[in-house]
Amino acid sequence: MSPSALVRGVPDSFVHAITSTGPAPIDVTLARSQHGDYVAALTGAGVDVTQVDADERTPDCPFVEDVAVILGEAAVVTRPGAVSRRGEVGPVAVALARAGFAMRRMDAPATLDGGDVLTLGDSVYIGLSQRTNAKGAEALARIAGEMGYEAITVDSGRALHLKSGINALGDDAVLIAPEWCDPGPFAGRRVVETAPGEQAAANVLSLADGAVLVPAGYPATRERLENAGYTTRAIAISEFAKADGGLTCLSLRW
Ligand code: CIR
Repeated sequence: MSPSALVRGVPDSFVHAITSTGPAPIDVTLARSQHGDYVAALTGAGVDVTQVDADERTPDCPFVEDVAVILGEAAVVTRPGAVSRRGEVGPVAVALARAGFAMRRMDAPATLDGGDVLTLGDSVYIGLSQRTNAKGAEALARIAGEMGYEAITVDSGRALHLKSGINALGDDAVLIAPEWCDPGPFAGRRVVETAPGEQAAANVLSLADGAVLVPAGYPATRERLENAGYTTRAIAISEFAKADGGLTCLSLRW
């Protein structure tokens, strides 16, 4: 089976996406162009990409990673922590069901954003955060257990989501921003650290062809990855970063 991904278009309303970084106006035209480059990078790496249409009623809908978690043959539709994002789940669930996944869900009071879930081989790390509560973590851990994964609940750290500060480099290595994320739970794995001051570089995306997509603008971290033996490709995502989003947030992958 060829690697696949699901992405979602950028609505005009993306200018109203949730942001913690203050008044940095989003250029939607540039965001769409950056999104197109991102999709091209995926398809160029042999990924079969499905795009769900944008929905003007849900400004954050391009951040599709938060609304579902793929665990083998199952797709768990989340209950996002931000109320304004709950309407994003329906069309993504329809697309995942169409792709053949066994659909699972979680119910109130559970909340969970997929950005808080890091899968490394058969381990699923679930970060407790302002978006993911204990009930959400429990609900996902239960399903993960049924699917043969070991679930490990951790603290998401100082950024929005667990994966703001740590991401997979293949199945057994991670890139971690020590300023944002406690490396303790990941001891025993190969760890590359982001360069000082470049913590936002931690949201990298490992592709099936072995390359690692890195956000543009973090040359010292990119050099660290290259020195550690990874082939990297930089992608500009400035407009998504203004809304606290990164590379992994923009797709669901399987
Ligand atoms: C939010 O605050 O929910 C969006 N503006 C950003 C979501 C980023 N998603 C992610 O890190 N997985």
